[in-house]
Amino acid sequence: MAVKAFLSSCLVFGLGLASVIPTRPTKPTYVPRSSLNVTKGTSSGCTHGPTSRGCWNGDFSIDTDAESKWPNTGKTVKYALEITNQTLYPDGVAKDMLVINGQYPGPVLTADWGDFLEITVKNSMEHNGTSMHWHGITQQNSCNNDGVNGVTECPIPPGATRTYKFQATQFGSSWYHSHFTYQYGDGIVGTMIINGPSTADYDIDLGTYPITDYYYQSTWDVGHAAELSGPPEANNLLVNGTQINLNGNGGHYYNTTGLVKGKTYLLRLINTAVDNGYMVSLDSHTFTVIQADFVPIEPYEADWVFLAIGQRLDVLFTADDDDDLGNYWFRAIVQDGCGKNANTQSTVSIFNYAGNDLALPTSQASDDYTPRCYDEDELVPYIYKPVSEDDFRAAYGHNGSHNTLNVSGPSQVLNPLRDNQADTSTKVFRWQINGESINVDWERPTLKYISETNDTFKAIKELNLYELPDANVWAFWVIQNAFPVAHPIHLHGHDFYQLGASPNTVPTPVAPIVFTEDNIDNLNFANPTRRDVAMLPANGWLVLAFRTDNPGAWLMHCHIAWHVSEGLGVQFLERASEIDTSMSLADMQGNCDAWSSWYHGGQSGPKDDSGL
Ligand SMILES: *[C@@H]1O[C@H](CO)[C@@H](O)[C@H](O)[C@H]1NC(C)=O
Ligand SMILES: *[C@@H]1O[C@H](CO)[C@@H](O)[C@H](O)[C@H]1NC(C)=O
Ligand SMILES: *[C@@H]1O[C@H](CO)[C@@H](O)[C@H](O)[C@H]1NC(C)=O
Ligand SMILES: *[C@@H]1O[C@H](CO)[C@@H](O)[C@H](O)[C@H]1NC(C)=O
Ligand SMILES: *[C@@H]1O[C@H](CO)[C@@H](O)[C@H](O)[C@H]1NC(C)=O
Ligand SMILES: *[C@@H]1O[C@H](CO)[C@@H](O)[C@H](O)[C@H]1NC(C)=O
Ligand SMILES: *[C@@H]1O[C@H](CO)[C@@H](O)[C@H](O)[C@H]1NC(C)=O
Ligand SMILES: *[C@@H]1O[C@H](CO)[C@@H](O)[C@H](O)[C@H]1NC(C)=O
Ligand SMILES: [Cu+2]
Repeated sequence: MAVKAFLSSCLVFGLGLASVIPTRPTKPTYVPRSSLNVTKGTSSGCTHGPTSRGCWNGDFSIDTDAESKWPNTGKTVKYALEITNQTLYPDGVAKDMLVINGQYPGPVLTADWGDFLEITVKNSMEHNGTSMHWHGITQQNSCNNDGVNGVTECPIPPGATRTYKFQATQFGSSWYHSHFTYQYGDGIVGTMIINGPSTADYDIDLGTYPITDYYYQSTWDVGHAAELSGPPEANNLLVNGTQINLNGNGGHYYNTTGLVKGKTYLLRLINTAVDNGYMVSLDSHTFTVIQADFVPIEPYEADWVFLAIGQRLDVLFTADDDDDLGNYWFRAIVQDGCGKNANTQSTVSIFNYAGNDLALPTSQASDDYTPRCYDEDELVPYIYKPVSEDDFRAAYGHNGSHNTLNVSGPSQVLNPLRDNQADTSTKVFRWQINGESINVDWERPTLKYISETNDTFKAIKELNLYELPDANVWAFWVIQNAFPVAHPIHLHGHDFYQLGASPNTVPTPVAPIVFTEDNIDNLNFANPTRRDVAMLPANGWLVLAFRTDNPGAWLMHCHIAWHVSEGLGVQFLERASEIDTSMSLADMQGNCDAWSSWYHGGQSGPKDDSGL
C-alpha cells in the first residue's frame, strides 16, 4: 500500500510514456557539429582570450589532462562563509532558511585552475551541526577536506569554525553544499567557478546558473514526510535563487540576464536540487555543450539538455536573436520519473537583449524536445582516455559476480534510530545496497578511525564500506536497480568513467545484467564519458569505473537528498594505508571533541537517518 503510494508520488505511469521513450545507443559515435571554433593543439606561449579559449598559461592548455597535471599558481584564494538561520523570500513567500553570508544562494566561489582555496565555515545556527562539501572537487591528497560528516570529519557544532584547504586541480563549474542530512534543502548551497581553458571560443562568461526545486516547509519536515510516504511535490523551482510564486504574492520576479547582440556567451548550468531532474533550454538559441561536470568534452549542439541533481553542463550560445523579440524564456521542466514540482510552467527566467525593454517574453519553445530522466548521451571527453577492457573481462567475463552493487528498496522498516520503535506508524522507507542501508556515525567518522589506526570500524556493517587496497588499478562497479525509480549516482574523490547503462525502460523491469564474453562488447571502453554524477536508470543498470589513484574515504551515493538520508550510499576506502592524516589529526580531534560535547548537550535535534 505505502510502497504503491511512494511509486505514484514519484512516477507517472502514463500509458503514453512508453511511446515517447527513445532507445539509447549504447556506443554513441561522435560527429563534430559545432559551428564554433575549437582551439586545438595549443600549448605553451599562447594567451587565453575570447578567440583562444583553448589556451591557458605556461605549459597548460585544454590539451592538458587535468587528472595528471595541473598548474601550481602559488596563489591562495580565501573565503569566509557563515551559516545563519533567517527568513528570506526567494520567490516572494517567506521561508525560514539556513543560508550562507545572509544570502541565497551563497557567494559564488571563484578561483583559477591550480589555485589553492582556503574556506572558513562558521556555524552560527542554534540547533544543527553542519559540514561543507565541494561537489566534484577530487581532493587529491586532501580527502580530509571533502566535508562529509561521518566519513571525513565530525560535523561543525554551533559556534565553531572550520577551515577547509584544497587545491583546484580541475577547472569548470560546480557547487558546494552542506552534507549534514538534507540540510542543504533549506539553503546551505552556493556555486563555484574554477577558471580554465575550454574546447570552444566565447566572448563573455555569464557565470553560474543554479536550478533547484524549492519547498516552503522546512527541509526537516519534508524529509520526514518523504521517508513516510515518498518524496513530496516541490512548491516551486528557483533559477539563480529567484522565481515568481504561483500564488501571485508580492515581491516576486524572474531572474533576468542581459545579452548583447552578436556576442557568444558561456552559461554554467548547475542542478542544485534535492529531488528534481530537469530538461532545460533557451528559446530561439541553440546550446553548444563544451563541458560536463569538471570534464571538457567535444562540443555538440542541442536545443534541450538534461541535468540530473549535481550535474553541470557548461554551454555556449550566440545572441543572434533571429526572431528579434528582445526577450526570451529560459525553460526548465521537471521530468517524469525525476521528481515532481507544482511549478509546471516551464518558463522560469528571462534573457533580455540590450536596447529592448524588459518584458514577459512571447518566445516559443524549441520542439526538439524528448522527455527524459536519463543522461545526455553525446558526452565525448576531449582528452581521450580509454579503460582497460581486458581488466573488465578478467573480472566479469566468466560469471559476472564481481563488484555488483544491488540497489534495492525502498523497504519499510521501523526506524532503528528512533526511541518509539514499537510504534508501527513510524515505519520509514530505507534503501539498501547489497542488503545494507548506510548509516554513518557523526562522532566517529571513517578518517578518525584511520588516524587512530583503530580497525574496528571495518566490522560495522552499516558503514557500507568497500575496501580498495591496491594502488592504480581499475575499480569496476556494476550497479543494479531493483526498483522503477532512477537515481543520480554521485562519486566523491574521482571523475568516474561511465562504461554503459541500460536503456531507459521504465516501467518495464530489465533482467539483472550479467556480463559474459559476448555482451561486454556493448560497453564503451574507448573514450567513455567521465563525470561525477550519472543516472542509474529506473529498473536498470549502470557500469562505472575509476582508477585507484587517490587515497581516501570516498562516499558514493544517490544525490536525491531524501534517498541518501534513507540509506542509499556506500563508502570506498581507497588505499587506506596511504591516507595522509598527519595534517588533520589535531584539527579532527579538536572538532570531534567539540561536536561530541555539543551534541550531547541537549541543543541538537535527533539523528534519525543516515546522517548524510
Ligand atoms: C573561425 O575561425 C576562422 C579562421 O580564423 C574564421 O574565418 C571564422 O569566422 C571563425 N568562425 C567563427 C564562428 O568564429
Ligand atoms: C532557526 O530558528 C528557529 C526559530 O528560532 C528555530 O526554531 C530553529 O531551531 C532554528 N534552526 C536551527 C537549525 O538552528
Ligand atoms: C547568477 O547570479 C550570480 C550571483 O549574483 C551571478 O554572478 C551570475 O552572473 C548570475 N547568472 C546569470 C546567468 O545571470
Ligand atoms: C538573479 O539571481 C542573482 C543571484 O541570486 C541575483 O543576485 C540577482 O539579483 C537576480 N536578478 C534578478 C533580476 O532576479
Ligand atoms: C566467479 O569468478 C571469479 C573470478 O573469475 C571467481 O573468483 C569466483 O569464485 C566465481 N564465482 C562463482 C560463483 O562462480
Ligand atoms: C576503536 O573504536 C571503537 C568504536 O568502534 C571503540 O569502542 C574502541 O575503544 C576504539 N579502540 C581504541 C583503541 O581506541
Ligand atoms: C537485488 O536485491 C533484490 C531485493 O533483495 C532482489 O530481489 C534481487 O534479486 C537482487 N538482484 C540482484 C541482481 O542481486
Ligand atoms: C536541525 O534543525 C531543525 C530545525 O530546528 C530541527 O528540526 C532538526 O531536528 C535538527 N536536526 C538535527 C539533526 O539536529
Ligand atoms: Cu535515489
